[in-house]
Amino acid sequence: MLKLWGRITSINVQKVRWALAELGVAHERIEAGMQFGVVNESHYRVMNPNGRIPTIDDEGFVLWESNAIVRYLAARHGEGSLWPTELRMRADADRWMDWATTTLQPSVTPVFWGLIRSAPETRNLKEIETQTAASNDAFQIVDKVLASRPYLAGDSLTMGDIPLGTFVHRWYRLPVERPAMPHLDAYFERLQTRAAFRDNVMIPLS
Ligand SMILES: N[C@@H](CCC(=O)N[C@@H](CS)C(=O)NCC(=O)O)C(=O)O
Repeated sequence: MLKLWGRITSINVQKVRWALAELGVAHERIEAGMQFGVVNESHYRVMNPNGRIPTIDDEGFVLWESNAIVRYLAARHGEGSLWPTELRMRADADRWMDWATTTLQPSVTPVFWGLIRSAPETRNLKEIETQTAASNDAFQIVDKVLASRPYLAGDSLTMGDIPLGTFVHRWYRLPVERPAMPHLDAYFERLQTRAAFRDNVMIPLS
C-alpha cells in the first residue's frame, strides 16, 4: 500500500491527500514534520534528503516534491480526470500548478506565517501588508480566468486545481482584506462541495 509521510496541517501534504482522495487511492499516512519530528531521522533523510514533507513510497518508488507527487498520482490513477488526456488541457492544468508555486506561494506564505505562526510582537506588519497586496493581485488573475470556466483548466477538476485550491482555502481563512472576487468566491464554494477537499484541505490553520 502507498505510504505518505506528513502532518495534515501542511499545505503541501494537503495537496497530496486531496489528490489521493479524489483518485480513491488507499494509503497509509505516517505523521512527520514539525511536532512529530521524523524528518531528521536517518531513514527519512535517505528517502528525502531535504528533510521536508510530503514524501511518498508507492510500492518501492519514493518521491518527494508535492506538485511532482500530485502529477505522478494523477498520471497513474487519473487519466481523463485529474490528468487530462488532451495535451493542451493538460498543459493548462500543469501551468497552474507551477504558477501557484512560483507566483502565489511567495506572497501567501509570508502572510500565513506572519499572522498564524508568529507571536503578535514579532510580526513584520509592513511585510504582511506588502505580501497581502501581492497575493490579492495574484488572486485577481485567477478570478478573471474563473469568469469563463468552473475549474482552472476547463469544465472539470484537474491536477491544476489542487495546489491552487489549497491556497484559496488558506487565503479565505486568513484575517486579511480581500477585494471583491466573485468568481473566486464561487470557485471556493464549488470546491467545498467535494468531500475530498472538505476532508483534507479544510483544516483549521495552525
Ligand atoms: N517544495 C516542497 C516544499 C516542502 C515543504 O517545505 N514542506 C514543509 C511543510 S508545508 C515542511 O516540510 N516543513 C517542515 C516541517 O513540517 O517539519 C514541496 O512542495 O513538497
